Amino acid sequence: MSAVQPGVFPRLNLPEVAFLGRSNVGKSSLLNVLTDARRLAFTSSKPGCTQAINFYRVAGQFSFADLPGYGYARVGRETAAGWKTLIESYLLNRQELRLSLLLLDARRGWMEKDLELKQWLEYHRRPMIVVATKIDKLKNQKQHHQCLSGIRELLPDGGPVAFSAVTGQGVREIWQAIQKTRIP
Ligand SMILES: Nc1nc2c(ncn2[C@@H]2O[C@H](COP(=O)(O)OP(=O)(O)O)[C@@H](O)[C@H]2O)c(=O)[nH]1
Ligand SMILES: [Mg+2]
Repeated sequence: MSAVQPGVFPRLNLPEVAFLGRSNVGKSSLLNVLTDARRLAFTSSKPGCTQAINFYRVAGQFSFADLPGYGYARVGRETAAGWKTLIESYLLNRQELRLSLLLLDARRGWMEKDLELKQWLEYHRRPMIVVATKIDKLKNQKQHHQCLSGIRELLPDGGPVAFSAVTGQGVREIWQAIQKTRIP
């Protein structure tokens, strides 16, 4: 199911996990790897493709919400404002939302919009896990360490989870966190 307008989200009555992050960071890829069903969510090498929130019922137990990415320079101001309205309406009102996965490209680390979203989630006390994506692209141990510790600096409670859609690294850890959302 897709939602393109604020306020009209499907009622699935399942604990929901939101996939948040910049365009092209790997949200749809993570969703596909987690569900083991490639191409359940549409992935693209062209940033800015997803402009709607796509809801997936997963194993009858969870709902996954693939949110449109932000930070893509070529979308106009109007589209960016529409994005903000849609995301904020979702994050503010979605009762079912139990966990937000905030994805960062491991090589890029925190960018301005990521920090805004992080602060926003913290302010509204929305549980969040930060996922460092495309970890397979890090060349060696040194780069690995540098990138992850840079991200960790802003996460006093630990993390991020290092993830690769190519190797599957991090899948178990993320699933464990998702499983916990079933406990009320
Ligand atoms: N090497 C590598 N590429 C990835 C990974 N995750 C996503 N990609 C690629 O990055 C691009 C954007 O991925 P997508 O999931 O569509 O990003 P989204 O816009 O956040 O949904 C696609 O070309 C993916 O194949 C990863 O873990 N490793
Ligand atoms: Mg996507």
